[in-house]
Amino acid sequence: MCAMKEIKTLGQFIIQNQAAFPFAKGELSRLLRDLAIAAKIVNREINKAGLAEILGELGTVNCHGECQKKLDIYANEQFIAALKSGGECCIVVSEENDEHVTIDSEISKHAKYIVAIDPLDGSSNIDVNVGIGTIFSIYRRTTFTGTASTEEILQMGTQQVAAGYIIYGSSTMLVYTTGKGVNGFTLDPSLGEFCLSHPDMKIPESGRIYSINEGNYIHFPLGVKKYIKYCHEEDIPTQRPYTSRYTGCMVADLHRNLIKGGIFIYPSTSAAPRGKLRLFYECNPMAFIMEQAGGKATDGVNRILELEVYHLHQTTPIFIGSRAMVEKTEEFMRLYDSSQTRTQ
Ligand code: P6P
Repeated sequence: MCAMKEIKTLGQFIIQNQAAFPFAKGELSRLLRDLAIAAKIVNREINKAGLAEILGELGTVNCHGECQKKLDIYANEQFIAALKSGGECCIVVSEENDEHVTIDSEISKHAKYIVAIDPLDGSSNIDVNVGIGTIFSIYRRTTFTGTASTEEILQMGTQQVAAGYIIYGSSTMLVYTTGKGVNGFTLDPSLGEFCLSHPDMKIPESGRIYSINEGNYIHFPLGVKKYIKYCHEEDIPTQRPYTSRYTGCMVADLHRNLIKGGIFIYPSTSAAPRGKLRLFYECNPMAFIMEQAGGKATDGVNRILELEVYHLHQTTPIFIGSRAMVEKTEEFMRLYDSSQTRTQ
């Protein structure tokens, strides 16, 4: 009879650790609980996407001109609704909304937190049953007079008080940090609870996986092209050639690389000189998590978390994952693309 493994739910873990968190008055704990509730609701719909009338496109586009899937909108509505009813969040910035959403309900008027969210990352994978995710980032208001100003919303990545993602894959996991390490929780459908399954997650210092859309190769900066060729070369001491793994979902690729070691790159291209991925609700939260797990995240030159945020939907190139691998790309970018500076 195997020993019963102690079950620690997300709620128990948050309460046990909230004392270690500054401003520990329970608001952040309740905010994380609200996000977990929405994640369970979204997960339920994703798991029956093939059966319910929730597959496919709406025929609308978001503010980035990207086709919106029914589940994109459903997930966005569920996360915003959960944050509204929880009362701990005053502003939501979402990939699916052009402007920030002000939550001015009676219970939220003294709310201290701002949440940035990509409600359904990698949604092009929905109809083909490949991994998708949700990314969230939490900031604390800096003033408490009236509604939050744009300056109060556009805080630098280093100001995040928490960040996390949900991956809807072979199992559904919630992975998050509050700046005291990274912990992963797997949804147990029989309990309806996220249970601690990956305590104190650390990304290997190096790895053999590189994740990049090589279909854009001709548009990449020379330093990225040189790094890709480096990954292809045979070299036993550095265990090359590496293995290419790319799902089209940042959350799925980063989750795999967090566990196995590896690097994910979405660089600038001639078509998108500032990259494609959004700084505020994709790159900053994932960079916070990766750094807390011992990894690194840059735009090829500069630390992602220290990039100035000047627009809700601003994009940035991103090189993120195992520290040694990110540092190798920095060498190639210095050698071949010294033109890439902070203004990118
Ligand atoms: P491409 C999904 O649309 C996303 O924002 C990330 O999750 C993913 O890594 C990337 O874009 C995929 O972009 O251009 O390779 O299809």
